[in-house]
Amino acid sequence: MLIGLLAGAAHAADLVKVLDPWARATVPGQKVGGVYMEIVARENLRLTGVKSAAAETAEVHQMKMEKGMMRMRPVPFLELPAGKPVKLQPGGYHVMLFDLRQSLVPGQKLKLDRVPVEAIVRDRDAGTASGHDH
Ligand SMILES: [Cu+2]
Repeated sequence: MLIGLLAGAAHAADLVKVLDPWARATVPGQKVGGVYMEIVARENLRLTGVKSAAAETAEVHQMKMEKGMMRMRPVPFLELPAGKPVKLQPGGYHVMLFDLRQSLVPGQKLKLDRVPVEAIVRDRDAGTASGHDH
C-alpha cells in the first residue's frame, strides 16, 4: 500500500509514523475491504490518496452518523496535524479497498509500499462498529 501525501510520497517514510495498521478479513467473493491504522505526521500533512497492490483502487473514507444512520463517503484528503495521532478505525476514517485481487485472510499481511508497514488482517468482527457493508 502506498500512502500518498501532499508533500510527496518519496519522503513519506520520514514524515509519517504508522502505528498498528490492520485490515478486516473478507469472506469469499467480497470485493471491498477496510484498512485501519494510526498515523502520526512529523509536520502538517494531508493524506491525499492510498494505493495497494491488493486492490484495484483504494479511497480514504469517512464514516459518520447522518440522520440516524451510519453512512460512509470518500474524502478528498485527511488532515494530519504535526505530532497529533490521527486514528483510522471502524466507525470513523478508514481506507477502503475496492476490487480486491484476493480474499483477506486472518494472519495474512498486506505489504505497504514506501511507508514501511505491513497491515495485519484481523477477524471480521474485529473493532467495534458493525454495518460496514457496501
Ligand atoms: Cu468505506
